[in-house]
Amino acid sequence: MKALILVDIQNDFAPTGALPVPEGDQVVPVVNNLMDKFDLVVATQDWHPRDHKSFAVHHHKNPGEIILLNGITQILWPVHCVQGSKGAEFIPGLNMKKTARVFKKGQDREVDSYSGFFDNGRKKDTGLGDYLKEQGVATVYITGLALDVCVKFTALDAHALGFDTKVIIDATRPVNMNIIDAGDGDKAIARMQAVGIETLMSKDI
Ligand code: VGL
Ligand code: ZN
Repeated sequence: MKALILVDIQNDFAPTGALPVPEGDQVVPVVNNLMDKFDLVVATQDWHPRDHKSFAVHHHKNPGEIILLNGITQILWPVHCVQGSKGAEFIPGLNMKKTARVFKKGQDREVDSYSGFFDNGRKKDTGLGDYLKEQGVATVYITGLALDVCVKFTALDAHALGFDTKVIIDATRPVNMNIIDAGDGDKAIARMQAVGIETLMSKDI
């Protein structure tokens, strides 16, 4: 059984959003066209409290600067995906009718959560891994935003959890902030491929 995972396809990651991903909205038609080819579709949603400590403004710093947050290196971001805000909603036009479950992440103000499976401290679990296993999923195809942040960490965790993991490159876009591990799209692809994650294009599915 194979599942399609939609990572953070939210207004704040569209080009006009608070944390703009260039061409981020262009993944929408690509993923909509893929949904029928999968047994199961699930989504993740970045869902931060307003006072989330990944927000640069709370540290009187600029987005892109780096701090240590509870012992974990934290890139500071613009305020984005605040719970209940328009920016946190899925991009209009994304077909959510086929999405069986939405897994929210980033709710704990003290720790960021790039992966759809675990927070960055690997303390809490969103339930996504157990859900996929309960549904009998063996293979996951990962799409969404941003390739070099949440898509990459979701893919690395899916692989570590034992799922046969594939990333559909043209159904993702990188934010390309070019800082430490946020890296850029090409570095993210190389890192995923290095552990055995397959990268492919939507036309090959
Ligand atoms: C993301 C930065 C901060 C993402 C989420 O979805 O890639 N990036 N929060
Ligand atoms: Zn976030």
